[in-house]
Amino acid sequence: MRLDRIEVRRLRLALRSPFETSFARTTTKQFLLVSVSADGVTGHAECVADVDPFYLPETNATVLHVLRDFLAPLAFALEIEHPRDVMPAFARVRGHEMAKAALEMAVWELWARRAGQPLWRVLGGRGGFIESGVSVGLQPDEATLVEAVTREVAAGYRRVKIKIKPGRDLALVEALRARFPELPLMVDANSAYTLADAERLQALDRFWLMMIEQPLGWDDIVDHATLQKRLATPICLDESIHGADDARRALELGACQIVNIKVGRVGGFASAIALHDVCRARSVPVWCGGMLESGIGRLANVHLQTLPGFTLPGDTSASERYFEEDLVDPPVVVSPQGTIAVPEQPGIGHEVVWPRVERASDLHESWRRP
Ligand code: OSB
Ligand code: MG
Repeated sequence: MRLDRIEVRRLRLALRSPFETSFARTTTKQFLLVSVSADGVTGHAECVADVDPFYLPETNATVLHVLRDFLAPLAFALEIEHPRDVMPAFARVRGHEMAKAALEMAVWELWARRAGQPLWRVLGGRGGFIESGVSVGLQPDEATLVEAVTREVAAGYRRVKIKIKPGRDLALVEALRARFPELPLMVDANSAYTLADAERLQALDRFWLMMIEQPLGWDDIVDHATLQKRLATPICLDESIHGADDARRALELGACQIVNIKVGRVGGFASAIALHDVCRARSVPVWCGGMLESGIGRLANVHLQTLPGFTLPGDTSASERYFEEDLVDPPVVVSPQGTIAVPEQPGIGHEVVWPRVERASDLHESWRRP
């Protein structure tokens, strides 16, 4: 198979409520949508980059540049026998995992549609349902947080993650634990601490959290290993893991006990599967992270986490938590039992509503195979 056309659209979708982390406050989701066509079939994937480089270094602008000038030419030149061929073809381009992932994931989606199969089947997963967890942004005070979490627990979510940062950590967790002593609960710091905060992080041990996600530097594994020796709570890495080799090194060092897998952060599905396999071989649990995706990226995450090593609920929750109107029909819904049904239709498995996509787009580029 050879790609005939690659298209990129830039979209803006208002969030129903702002999402605050230690690094940013997001009110509008802005992202690129990549579409690839071959033999009259088109596949789609959402890029997880944002307008700013505050989570990781890539931005929508760097992704567009790297796609247009480097990755699209490599992809057009490739005779694709399987979507696994795409990642190695990009090897000369260093980094830029989000850009690589968007193009590679679109090829997998095209591949699944062409075969008339749901994405999970070509990825090696299973049908049925997945367990849904929720990521609650930083809240102004403890009472508001308890109220927000109460809503999510009532909606059925099986695990709650809250964002923390220095000075907005212990009191929030303490208030939640007082109200929900047995809730599967975890925290995500998005690299807001340093080793100098080790004692403050140790104080979290008494709240019996499932894990603490990325407390230290976005590119660190060495200090995380030092910290993990001082904590009873397992560390989970997000930002500092960009592929299977990073996970192997982090686990060898003892930098974490759990890994968050985001397809966009690791360069695509092939890399996500390899990372999953490295962890599974060592009985290290993984779960699927989220990037406030529209339904297109959200559904890709649903399919990925049907692989057997995803033994913990992830950050994939319902469309209605984020958007008034999602780009897919039906939207992604969570049952009162906290589960999401895995689609059986080809590709991501829900219809993309193109008039909504066009309304949200302010840029469209289309490149043809030379
Ligand atoms: O660290 O997991 C993160 C959102 C944007 C950037 C980074 C992260 C997040 C989330 C939200 O935690 C997960 C979601 O609900 O999609
Ligand atoms: Mg995270």
